Amino acid sequence: MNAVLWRNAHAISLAPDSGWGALGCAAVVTVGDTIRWIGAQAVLPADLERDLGVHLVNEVDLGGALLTPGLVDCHTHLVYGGHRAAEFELRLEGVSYEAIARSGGGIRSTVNATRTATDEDLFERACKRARTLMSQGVTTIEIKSGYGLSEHDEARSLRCARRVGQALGLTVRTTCLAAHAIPPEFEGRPDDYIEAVCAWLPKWHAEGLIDAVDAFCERIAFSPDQIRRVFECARGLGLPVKLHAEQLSDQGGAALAAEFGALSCDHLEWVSEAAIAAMAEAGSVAVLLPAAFYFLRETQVPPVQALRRAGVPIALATDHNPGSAPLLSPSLVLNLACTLFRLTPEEALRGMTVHAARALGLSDRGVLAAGMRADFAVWDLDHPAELAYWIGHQACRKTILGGVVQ
Ligand code: DI6
Ligand code: FE
Repeated sequence: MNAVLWRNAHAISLAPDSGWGALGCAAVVTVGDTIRWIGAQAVLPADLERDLGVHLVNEVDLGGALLTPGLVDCHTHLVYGGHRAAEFELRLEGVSYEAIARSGGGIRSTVNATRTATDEDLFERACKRARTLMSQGVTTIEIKSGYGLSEHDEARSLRCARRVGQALGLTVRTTCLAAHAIPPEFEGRPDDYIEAVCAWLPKWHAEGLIDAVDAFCERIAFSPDQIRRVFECARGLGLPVKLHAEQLSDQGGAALAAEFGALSCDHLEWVSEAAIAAMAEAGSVAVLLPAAFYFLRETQVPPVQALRRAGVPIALATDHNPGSAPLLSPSLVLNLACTLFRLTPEEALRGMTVHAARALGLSDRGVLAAGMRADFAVWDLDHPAELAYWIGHQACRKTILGGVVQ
């Protein structure tokens, strides 16, 4: 088996219960896309080839650089047309996000721009965004649909997301967010739209387009009763669910999602103690999205202390989308999570690695350990807390996907 030896790393393993899991002068042996061995260089088996049963074909000296698990961006809306800069201007004049949505702007305006974009245009733009994330250490991303809102355009968005993963070689998990907003054809008929989504889901699933099902539970979107029908349909297909819950108000979405054993509940600014207990019981991850909080100038901070007390794992993501989080900077998200939500830098990094992987149902990544995927980020930094400290620093030297330097 052909192996690569990565030497002279300041590895941040994030092994459970070990703080950063820092290994000052570490070595990693990878075979194909998997970590075979990791530990202090001093205890590297003397006869590596014989002891590990591998054939060494390459050696990379990392020169003491910081080595972390590849970042996992577990909540993005990367596939869409157009932009919403005019809406940003309106909001700065005092018009609220909800008021813009109610007057037919917001998500709906991106739906128009997405429907009129060509497949190639959608693909090129999504690829460019994904490449930008990769250049900053991201090795796994989730991509949601949700700006098509028709049978044709949702399928097109999901196919586009799959194609991004194939083209760039990074792991893309697709999430169907057809229940994101009520499309114009269904104006005033949200229940009919939910029924249509439930009829489309099996077709998309049969085409292998969906890894999870999401919905937007909010006054300006769908009620828990409507989302329950979508979740029942997902359950019938054997698909896991996740939910945009309690972003702008407490609608009881997180408790509903927990009832369905959701992989994650996302946003959660307004989540109740009872719902947190239900999430803990169900093993759902709390995905916090500080960039959306910041960009919408929200003031209700998610209850981080209560999540910690309940033992709910906290993940972080960019939430990249044109309306509430037009950013492509994972390190800024780490910084915002610390400055705005008071996470520690270590919690923030775990939030974009191991806990984010769990929010996608992936248990083979997010920590550096034998048997895990060889997805790494190499940083020109001395201390891991710097990951959440610098702003706009471009500290990522290389991204390694499945053992291959990008
Ligand atoms: N919450 C979000 O943060 C995105 N979707 C959602 O349900 C934003 C969607 C948008 O404004 O385009
Ligand atoms: Fe979102």
